[in-house]
Amino acid sequence: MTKRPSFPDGFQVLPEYFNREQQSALVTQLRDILVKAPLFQPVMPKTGKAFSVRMSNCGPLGWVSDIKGYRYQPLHPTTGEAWPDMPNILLELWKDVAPDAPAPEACLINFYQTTAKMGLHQDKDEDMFEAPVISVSLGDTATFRVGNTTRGGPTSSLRLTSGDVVVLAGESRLAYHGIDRVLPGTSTLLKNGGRINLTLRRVTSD
Ligand SMILES: O=C(O)CCC(=O)C(=O)O
Ligand SMILES: [Mn+2]
Repeated sequence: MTKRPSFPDGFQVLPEYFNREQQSALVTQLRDILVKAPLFQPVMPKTGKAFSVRMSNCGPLGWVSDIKGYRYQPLHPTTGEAWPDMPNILLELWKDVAPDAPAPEACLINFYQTTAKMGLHQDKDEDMFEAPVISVSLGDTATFRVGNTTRGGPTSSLRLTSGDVVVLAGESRLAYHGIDRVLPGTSTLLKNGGRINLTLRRVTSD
């Protein structure tokens, strides 16, 4: 576990929390999930501009973004089916890192092809911010940028490699963060390259 002074309070990286075998097992489970809940193309509210990542979800709620806005919903936007269950290994991760927080309700699956990125943003569509946001990186290495809770404030960046876990807890729960770029060819985990990020969140306050 590393905590660097230039990062916001409560921000943690757990390097290679998942070993290669666990990462492969997780990818196998994700392939199953993505058959039932295919990746969809989110667009920005109002402008309709496509995100460069494609997404899906597992767990009781899923995060979606379309012309009407950002929100959590229990059904996949194109199949109309409930999201598949969250793999146990992710529920165990949550219990290990956040034993006192209520269970996660949403696991967003972001798929980054090599040119995809994610602009600086806060995760704030949830009804409660006491529980942390916990995320897992799989596949190609990415440059992650994190600042504080002020838009336009100072930021630092670090590389996330396959199996790494990021925790946004405490002050850092509402820190601005994003992905500057994915570094192609840096992992052999995913047959066709690219990066998967799994972001676990508690959504409701009860
Ligand atoms: O890909 C990542 O590591 C970050 C994803 C993220 O911040 C999000 O989906 O809200
Ligand atoms: Mn985020």
